[in-house]
Amino acid sequence: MERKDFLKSSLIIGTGSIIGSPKAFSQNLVVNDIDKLADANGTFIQQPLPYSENFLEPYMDAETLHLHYTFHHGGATKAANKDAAMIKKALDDNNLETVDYWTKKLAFHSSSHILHSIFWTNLTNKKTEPTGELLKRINKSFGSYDRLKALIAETSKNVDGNGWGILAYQPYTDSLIVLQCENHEKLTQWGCIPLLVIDVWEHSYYLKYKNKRADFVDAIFNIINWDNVAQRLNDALKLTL
Ligand code: MN3
Repeated sequence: MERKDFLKSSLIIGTGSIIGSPKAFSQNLVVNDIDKLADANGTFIQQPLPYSENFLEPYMDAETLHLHYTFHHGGATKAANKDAAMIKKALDDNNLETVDYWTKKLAFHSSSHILHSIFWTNLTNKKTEPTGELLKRINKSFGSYDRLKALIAETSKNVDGNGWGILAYQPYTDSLIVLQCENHEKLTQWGCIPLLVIDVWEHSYYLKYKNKRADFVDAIFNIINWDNVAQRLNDALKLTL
């Protein structure tokens, strides 16, 4: 091989590996299809975890993760299918007496399914920090990464009852926003695209952190996968018209 050709192919390999690294971070979205929440028939499906149950130790213990993924998220996914089936049955029977009940149930369970699916991919076992477009937009919307951390930590700690702290992209205003979500379906903004969600339901931390939600919220910053958040932002921006 000529030196020129060798350099050219080295450059291509080099470029390939640079392009390849962000793809590795988006693996959970693309390869594992964890954001595919329903099959071709519209049946809700729970994707496998993108890592082993002890992957997030010591910040999130394997036993809590097992119970959380299997019974809380898994249970919500199964329940969402039942809710949808009951709505379909009511429509088939032309008897809509029960649809109010099942629609509320479906909103609750499908929201749980969506947020948990995002939550698992939002976490990793190494400390990362926002960079690039994500950091630029954090700075624009909140002033700095530290100010965003302070805001999402404080608002997550003070979610009434069960719920989530959420960093989202709001396409209507082309900005990043922080939300407090009670349970799964309240206090949302229609049309927003969640980028980072923090599960502050007790089952997310009770075995290790007992009643200390604040300690859990502080600790979770050690395992947030900001590369995944950045990938989500990139994907969300592509959806913007
Ligand atoms: Mn949960």
